[in-house]
Amino acid sequence: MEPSLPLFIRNTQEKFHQQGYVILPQIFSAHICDQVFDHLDEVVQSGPGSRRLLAFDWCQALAKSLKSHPFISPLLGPTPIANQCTYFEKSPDQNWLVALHQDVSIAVQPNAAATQLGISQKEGLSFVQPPVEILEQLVALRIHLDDCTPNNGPLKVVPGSHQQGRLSDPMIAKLRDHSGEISCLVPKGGVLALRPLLLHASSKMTLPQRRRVLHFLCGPRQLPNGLVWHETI
Ligand SMILES: O=C(O)CCC(=O)C(=O)O
Repeated sequence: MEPSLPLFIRNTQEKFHQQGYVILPQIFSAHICDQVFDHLDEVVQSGPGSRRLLAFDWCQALAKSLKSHPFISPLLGPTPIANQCTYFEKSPDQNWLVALHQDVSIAVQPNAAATQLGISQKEGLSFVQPPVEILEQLVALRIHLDDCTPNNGPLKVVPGSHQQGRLSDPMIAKLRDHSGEISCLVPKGGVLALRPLLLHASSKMTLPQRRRVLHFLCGPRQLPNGLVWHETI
């Protein structure tokens, strides 16, 4: 860790390393979030999420702001890229939950190396499950476009669970019982950074609100073993 970094940044890096997540409030203004809503209105939505938002200039601009932010860039590797942005919306009309899991897929170009790993298609993207050494280098950055409260289905995480590699179902249950789940409450404009291997879940909302999130996946520019990112911003 670089000694010249201010104490806050070093503490943030340390917490991210130990716990696998960190909440950074006040990264984007309410005005920027409202501008994003205008853009999202133009994006045709089907179901709770859309995985292809990095195709839009406004989304690429957000990715660049994230990568260069002084609090966020120290959490990313030396040559970070954003590979994908997914929009998640919970609302009274789309009130959903997900069980505890790790994110183990990345969007890549469907070349020979990807075919060897086994490709699955979603929304026209090719996904593979890469080796754990790659997954350990990834960072998810979630921009919260609404205040995320205990009542609107916050992400729940099992602190430290990212350090155990890919987990079997019995290990997931054991780690949850041992470490418990923390609800990640993030104010509008804040960013939740997490390791995709961190166990995470989310419940249905209990009040009729909206919880809208842009979820960026970042990683190192170069992938090993012939794998090539679908997109690099
Ligand atoms: O946004 C949520 O509540 C769930 C997101 C999730 O499960 C994921 O990104 O894998």
